[in-house]
Amino acid sequence: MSSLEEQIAEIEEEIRSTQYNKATQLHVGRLRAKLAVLRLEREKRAHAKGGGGLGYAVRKSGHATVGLVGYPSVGKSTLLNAITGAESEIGAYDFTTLSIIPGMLRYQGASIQILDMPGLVPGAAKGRGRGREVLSVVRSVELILFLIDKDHTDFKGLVDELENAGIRINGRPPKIVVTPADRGGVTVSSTVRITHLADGIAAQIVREFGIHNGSVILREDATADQLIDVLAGNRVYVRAILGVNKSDLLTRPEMEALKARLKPFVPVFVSARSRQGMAELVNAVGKALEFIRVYLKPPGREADLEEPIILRRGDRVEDLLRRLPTDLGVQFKSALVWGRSARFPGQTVGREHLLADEDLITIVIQRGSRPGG
Ligand SMILES: Nc1nc2c(ncn2[C@@H]2O[C@H](COP(=O)(O)OP(=O)(O)O)[C@@H](O)[C@H]2O)c(=O)[nH]1
Ligand SMILES: [Mg+2]
Repeated sequence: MSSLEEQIAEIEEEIRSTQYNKATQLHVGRLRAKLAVLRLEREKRAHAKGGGGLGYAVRKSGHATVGLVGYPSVGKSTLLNAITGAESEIGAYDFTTLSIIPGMLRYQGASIQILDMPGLVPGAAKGRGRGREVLSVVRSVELILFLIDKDHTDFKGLVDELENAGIRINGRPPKIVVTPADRGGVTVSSTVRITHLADGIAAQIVREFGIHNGSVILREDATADQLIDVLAGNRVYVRAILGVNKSDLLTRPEMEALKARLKPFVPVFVSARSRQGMAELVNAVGKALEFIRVYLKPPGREADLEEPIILRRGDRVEDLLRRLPTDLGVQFKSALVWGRSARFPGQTVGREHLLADEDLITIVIQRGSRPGG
């Protein structure tokens, strides 16, 4: 029996060498599922050996955390120093950043933590170059800032490295529900027309994961990879933007050629050394994080418009409560909302209510409890 690593390599090779078409769809789908199962096993073993995490637990702070991801020597540390005033070690050789250095960036009242990490090398997902530790930190950030330069332009390789570690860039969880059962075989149903997972492919993939009974509901025309993501279960979906550093070394035509090749990403060209493009990059980071500002309105009084509470798009009343003194969260009864998220001014809502930028909010606490804060 060949080793786990060899089995993985064999399947990777077979997938690479198999032309993907209608006739091979089923076969390739099964191979991908097998590969995912083997990679999960590899993760499990690495975990059991204790290889990972230790010393890499980064205390997150600020309103959001951004991870700088790139090959060694593209200028990640120089960039961190240029935009935050952190002191990250800079060297003209690879692997200079052996630990993760945080810096803090201010953007329209929000504090953004930026993490400078060791450069990713090919094979990082397998644990090369402390890759596993770096990738585990990347999983926890709110935004990835990819950085490449003139000599390290293999952006796809970088993205693949994250993909192999279960990190999905600029995606969202697939609309697929898999429910294992005790008997009855595997049934697949869908609410839309299915093109990628038709002809029993979905059921085959589910079986590769050891599920022989249960239901699969496809609420979108999902691909084999998406179904595998749902079955593997340890995927994270992270937003990302891309910067091209050392653009002081690039000619106009070189920039245009790079731009064309990097589509659909729209890179921001910067030079961390000469500080060109810094404002534009900071803006791109701030925009991508989608901050919203809400204001507290004490009962019967005007809101304090000087002191916004900074949240992110998609945050709910419960996320706001986490930013307030704990007793307010404990005594919370309901909230009154004025603004874009309210159906009418002063609407009463619960913890689940989705907030919008510029909302005014009054927290109503339970009768008998004393107001906190
Ligand atoms: N020409 C040029 N060199 C840069 C720039 N940014 C960084 N460097 C140089 O690239 C080398 C590697 O930088 P470093 O920040 O240590 O890269 P890291 O390994 O990605 O953290 C150093 O010699 C830097 O001075 C830039 O914008 N232009
Ligand atoms: Mg560095």
